[in-house]
Formats: sequence, structure tokens, C-alpha cells
Amino acid sequence: MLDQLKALETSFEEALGNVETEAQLADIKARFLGKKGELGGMMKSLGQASPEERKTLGQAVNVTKGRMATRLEEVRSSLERKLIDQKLEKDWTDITLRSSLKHSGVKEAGLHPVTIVQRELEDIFLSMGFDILDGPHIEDDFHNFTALNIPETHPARDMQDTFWFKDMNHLLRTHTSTIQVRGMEEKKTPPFKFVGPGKVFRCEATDASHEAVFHQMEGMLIGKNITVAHLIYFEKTLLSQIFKRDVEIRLRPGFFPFVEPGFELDIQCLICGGKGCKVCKQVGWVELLPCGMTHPNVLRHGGIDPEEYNGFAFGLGLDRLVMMRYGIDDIRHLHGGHLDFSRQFAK
Ligand code: FA5
Repeated sequence: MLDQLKALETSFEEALGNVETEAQLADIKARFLGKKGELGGMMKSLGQASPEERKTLGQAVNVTKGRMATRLEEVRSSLERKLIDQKLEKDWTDITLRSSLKHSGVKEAGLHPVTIVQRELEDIFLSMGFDILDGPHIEDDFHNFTALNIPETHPARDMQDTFWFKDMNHLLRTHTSTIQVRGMEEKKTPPFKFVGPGKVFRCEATDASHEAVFHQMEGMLIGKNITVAHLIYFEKTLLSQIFKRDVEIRLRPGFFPFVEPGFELDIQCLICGGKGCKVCKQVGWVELLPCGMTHPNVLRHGGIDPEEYNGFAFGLGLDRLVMMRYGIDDIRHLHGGHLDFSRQFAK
């Protein structure tokens, strides 16, 4: 009987070695381990054996049965993997294949200059240890205003013309400062530093340096004993990395309810070299990077104790940065959809 059992296991292994489909595997299972299967037959024949023999042989049959079930499972899972691999091998598309385009008459696409500069900035910030966060375009009143120390009916709300939804609680975010609040909610315990790039929306008339849909990149750094000196050093380092040359900047007081003190950082207009043009509205300077020390109320709204922690925030105007970088004299070129303009940036 033990010999029979061994022979059965050998033929079971042989059968497994030839399996190619799930159906074949199911047949083998039924043939060897099924109710009317070969192992079941052996179990039945145990009835004729002596009680002593029945015990030893019964144990041997059970051990063999367990081993066979494990092997079945092993073969089943490797067959499954094999079938998936075969499928992947057959049904795939090479989305990186570019060469055939050259001869097809289809022109290759390129990145928009705002995307190019945004990605460069993200690399710079990542190298400085910042995280990159995102936030929704449709915001609620709390994240766009109240949590940023701009309570309802406060005149500072008029600083940003807003597209409200009918419920008067939701709006298209007017700045990426919303990501300050969402970042604090997510991070919870300082120290932390992050940036949040994205589109913002204002109900504004457009001119050479204003659009109704534009891009900003918010930044926030919270820790202990952070000072204005840290902020200025940080901004200078950032600008030297962005422009890779010396640019004239000036820092002047600026009012934003979510920072105290607040600053406007202007860059000397690179379109006219500071002489005055339509981009800088003839003043020779362009507002680029407003910033300041985070107001204690903002920290409180973000669940952070202002007695223990402080820090700074900034809001970079991405479109204007792109204009300065490439010498673009009208912001409306960026969203005009003219291919002759966009193609200049395709690599
Ligand atoms: C803000 O939006 C503040 N949230 C920035 C901030 C963040 C201040 C953190 C302090 C701390 P402001 O409205 O000035 O501020 O816009 C920031 C930048 O966005 C401007 O300097 C400018 O570069 C750009 N910007 C503003 N309005 C427009 C517009 N209509 N079109 C294009 N760029 C704009």
C-alpha cells in the first residue's frame, strides 16, 4: 500500500509537470484528490486492512494528501503568474516609442513654459528638503479666507476679486495660500516645509501682467525660532537658483492678513531693464514673491501652537516669473493658445 501511495504521488507530480491551463489543473485535482479520485479510492480500501495497518496507512495517506494539496496550490499560483506574464507580453503598447512620429507628419508635443518652470522650481525645492503638496481648485471659504486670518466682512477680502459659487461658501481659489492651511492640517507637527503649486482664479480684467487664471507657488516653513533673516536668506538663495545670475530685487513692506510682518519682494523688470514698460507699468519693478512671517492666528487655525512654533510663507507668481525668465512682454501670450508661441519652448 505504501508503494502504491508513492507511485500515486509520482504520477501526480508527472501530471503537474505538463500542466499548461487552469482546466488541466482542475482535472488533475479531480483525478487525484476529488471525491471519486485515486487517493479517495485508497482510503476506501483501507477498510480491508487490520486496525494496526489502518492507523499507519491512514496517517501516510493523510500526509500525502496534504503534500499534494500544497503542490497543487504552488502550481496554481505559478500558472496564474505565467498566464499574466503571457498576457502582458502580448497586449502592450510602447508609449515611449517616438521615432515613428518623425516620418508620420505628426508633430511632437512640448511642455508649456509654465510647466517647464514649475517643474524646475519643484526640483529646486525638493533639493532643499521641501515636500510638494496639492490642493483643490474649488475651495471653501474657510481655507481660502477665514483660516488665513481674513474673517467674513473683513475689507481684506476685497484684495482678491473672487468667483463665488451660488452657495456663497465655495469659490474658485484666489491664491495657493489655501495650501498653507491644508498643509498644516496634513502635517500636524512642525518642523515641516512644503510648497504647493497650482492654478488660481480671480475675477479681474486682463492686461499685460494680469490674467483671470494664472499660477502661483505657495511655500511654507514652520519650526522654532525662525526669523526674518532666515526668510530673506532663503528668498535670495531661491532667486539665485532660479535665475542662475544676479538679479536686482527689493523688499518693501506689504500687507497680507496671514503674515506679520509682511513684505513684497519685487524683481527689477527684466523686460525693460528697469527703465519702465507696459509689463512693469512704467515703474521698473515687478511684484514677484510676496512673503512674511506666518501670523499666529493662521497657525492656530492649522492646529499649531504659536507660542511654541513660528515660520514664514511666500506666494510666488509663476506666470510673471516665466515672463521674466523668457523675456515675454505680455502674460496673455501664455494662455493664448497660439502654436507659434508655444512651439518656441518645445525641446
Ligand atoms: C497673494 O496671492 C498671496 N496669497 C501671496 C502671499 C503668500 C503673501 C504667502 C504672503 C505670504 P498677491 O495677490 O500679491 O498675493 O499675488 C501673488 C503674486 O501672484 C503676485 O506677486 C503676482 O506675481 C501674481 N499675481 C497676482 N495677481 C495676478 C494676476 N491677475 N495675473 C498674474 N499674476 C498675478
